[in-house]
Amino acid sequence: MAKLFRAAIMGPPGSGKGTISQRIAESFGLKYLSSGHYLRDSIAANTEAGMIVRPYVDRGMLVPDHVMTRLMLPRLEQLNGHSWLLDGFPRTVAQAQALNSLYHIDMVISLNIPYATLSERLSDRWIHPASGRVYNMGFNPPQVQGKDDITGEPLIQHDDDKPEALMARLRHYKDVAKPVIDLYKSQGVLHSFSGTDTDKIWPYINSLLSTKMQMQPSEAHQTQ
Ligand code: G5P
Repeated sequence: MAKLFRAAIMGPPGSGKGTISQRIAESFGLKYLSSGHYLRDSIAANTEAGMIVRPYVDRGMLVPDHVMTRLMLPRLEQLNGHSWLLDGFPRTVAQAQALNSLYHIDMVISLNIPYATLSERLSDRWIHPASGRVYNMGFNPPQVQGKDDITGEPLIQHDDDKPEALMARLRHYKDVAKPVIDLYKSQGVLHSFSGTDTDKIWPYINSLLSTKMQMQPSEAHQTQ
């Protein structure tokens, strides 16, 4: 049987994980699982999981590891037999160890984006609170200013995208991510990309994945 390809993408808030993940999923036919989307969908649908995680997500705090692994690992089980890309999970060493105990990870992409760029992007970020849809007034603006494209409802800005809170979130990201990055580096699967512009970073990631997935020709060009 052809080998499956399993990857994860890491980066601070606003680094473009979601944007790049969507491009990877579309270009390479990987199943895509975003922890942030999953949590926001659960919150919007008022599920039991949503009610548990809401206080953390609303404050921009990490959901505790035991909750996160209990939510994410069963979702991955549903993707058995598929190649996949994880966005936003694992975020801590405990999560990485839980994942490693079940799966071999072939590649981890780490995005290094300067603080000033993150700050600028996130202060320009507007959200449709009910669905979690994200807009950026410069990069992907809504069709009508201040309104969600699908429902027409008003968009809001999160308190934790404001500069003081953002600085604290980024510092926290660095502390928590460093040992995860070191772990994947020691396993020889880490690839880091630096820059200020997603469109400039993307061709390098695209080319790396094209090479790696040719070496593991499983579902590389299968569409979802
Ligand atoms: P998330 O959803 O993982 P964050 O905060 O890490 O949340 P976020 O904010 O969703 O990540 P991103 O995915 O890295 O950012 O970036 P993005 O959405 O693609 O891009 C950010 C903005 O910049 C967008 O508006 C985009 O259009 C724009 N943009 C992208 N590229 C460019 C560019 O080149 N130029 C310009 N001008 N703009 C650009 O997690 C949310 C919460 O869930 C919990 C936590 O509470 C977390 O805060 N959570 C977890 N908790 C514990 N463990 C986990 N594993 C968890 N996962 C999630």
